[in-house]
Amino acid sequence: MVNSPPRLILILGDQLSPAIVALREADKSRDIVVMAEVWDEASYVPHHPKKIALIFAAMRKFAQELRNDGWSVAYTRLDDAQNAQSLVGEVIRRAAETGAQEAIATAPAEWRVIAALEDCPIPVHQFPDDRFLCHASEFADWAEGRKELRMEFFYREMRRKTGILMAGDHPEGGKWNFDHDNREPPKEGLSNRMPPQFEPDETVLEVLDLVELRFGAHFGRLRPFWFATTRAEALVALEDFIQNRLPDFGRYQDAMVQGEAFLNHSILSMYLNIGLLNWREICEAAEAAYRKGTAPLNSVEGFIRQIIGWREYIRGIYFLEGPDYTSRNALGHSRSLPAFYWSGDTDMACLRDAILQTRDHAYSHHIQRLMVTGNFALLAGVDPKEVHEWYLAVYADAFEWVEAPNVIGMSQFADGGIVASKPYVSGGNYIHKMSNHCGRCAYKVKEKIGAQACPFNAFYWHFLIRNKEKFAKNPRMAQMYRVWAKMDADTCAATLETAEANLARIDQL
Ligand code: FAD
Ligand code: DLZ
Repeated sequence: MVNSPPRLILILGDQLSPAIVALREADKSRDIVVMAEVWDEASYVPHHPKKIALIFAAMRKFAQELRNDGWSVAYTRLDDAQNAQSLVGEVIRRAAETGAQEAIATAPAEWRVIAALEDCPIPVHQFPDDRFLCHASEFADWAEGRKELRMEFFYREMRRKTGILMAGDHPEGGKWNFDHDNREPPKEGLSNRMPPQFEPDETVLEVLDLVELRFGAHFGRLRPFWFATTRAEALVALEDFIQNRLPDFGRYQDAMVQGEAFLNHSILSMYLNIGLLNWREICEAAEAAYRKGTAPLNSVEGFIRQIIGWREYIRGIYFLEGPDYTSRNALGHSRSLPAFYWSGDTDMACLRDAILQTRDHAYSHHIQRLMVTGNFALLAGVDPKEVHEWYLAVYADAFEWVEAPNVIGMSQFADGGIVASKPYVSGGNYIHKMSNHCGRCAYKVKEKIGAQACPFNAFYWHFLIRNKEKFAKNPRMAQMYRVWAKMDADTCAATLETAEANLARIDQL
């Protein structure tokens, strides 16, 4: 009997799930799992050192778990002498080494990597990644023929499809969405319930040394490093969230408190996105807390909506819109990203806090990303591509499929309104209402004119006026144009002058 050559089973750094399709398609007794830490993936943007450390450490431990489970694993470390330093290069090298003539992969979550594998001289069969609730083709069918896409309707379909938080054919509690009861400003003394911190073991310590040496110059603090790097640890993080932070998730999901990075958020996106957790177990754990009476419906529904609603919707948009999505620039913005995004060196307290948290934790929560760093970049007219590259680099959970629709679409309106029905912009008042930053800021949130005024205020009007043609007819924005029309001419002129002056010294704000 002639032995068939082995096939290579490619597992990428965000595919660390034991039940992933490439492994299901493989033959443990014959095939070889290929995993590789490669320079190309670690440097296509200047990833935060914590993000690289998370991925490398989790890859190394996943490879060991596969070996323990009887798989043959060819694992390449970044510093291995033979490392071809690209995913395709490693497939070619391992094929030559083992005699493999084909490879199996779970389709990557990024157009760039999909294209690279398609062009690989060793045929790579890409199987659709079924770790998501909604397949790209199902999303395309749902989107087909709709005049506009709205997450809320998609989300209801996902609730029906899964039966999560359903009472027969009806939504649990009689409503699909309980946001009316959510989004309170922070109460006095609201502070972090820290997520669990995992002591680095030998594998993690080795990776930290490597990352420090090779990526130490990237923006972001590597140490202290306490992320989960195995599925078992990520399950501990999930349980901790469900018990300690989920009950008030809804109330405080939009709140911002100076120096408090985590509040009631789950800090699970990075584990979910690299495959240590899956959407189903997270949503089931949240639903079980509601059914047991340990978390209220407004929090549980709001949380589950983020995962089977927003997360799936965002992924659907990424694959629906195609590889050119990250180049969209519907508002024609071209300003460079202010230098303080890479240092936190600004007198604006809200921006400083969000950027320094990002530096320290490779994390900031949704409202900081949307209404602080994103809002500022949009109001100031920063080139969306630069904004996209910043977000893709600095967050531990950032992978293009999820980052780009959030940044290009939701935050920068650069897709012209596919993700968001209107730009997410606000002056300082929103930040003042939802945070305690403004009382500690060098700028005055109640003023919109002059050098001491909160820069968000004049920027907000400058944005509306320079985009009047595009937005004045949007029914959700028309009211603000009416407010502007009622302001006296001198105030209007001084507001726009303030914005222009601030734009001229944007790096010094
Ligand atoms: P929680 O607040 O606890 O929310 C629970 C979960 O819901 C998250 O873990 C995440 O999986 C999911 N979720 C919530 N909102 C979204 C959303 N809009 N899109 C997709 N999933 C969502 N999320 C990423 O995973 N990667 C990114 O690169 C990313 N970039 C973003 C950039 C901008 C400008 C904005 C506005 C949002 C971005 N998000 C991104 C979405 C969201 O901010 C993060 O998922 C969330 O902050 C992660 O923290 P958490 O796990 O504590 O989330
Ligand atoms: C993000 C990332 C990094 C930093 N490094 C690697 C790596 O060395 N090897 C690898 O297989 N994957 C890595 N990744 C994740 C890939 O870039 C990811 O698969 C694509 O972004 C697709 O989502």
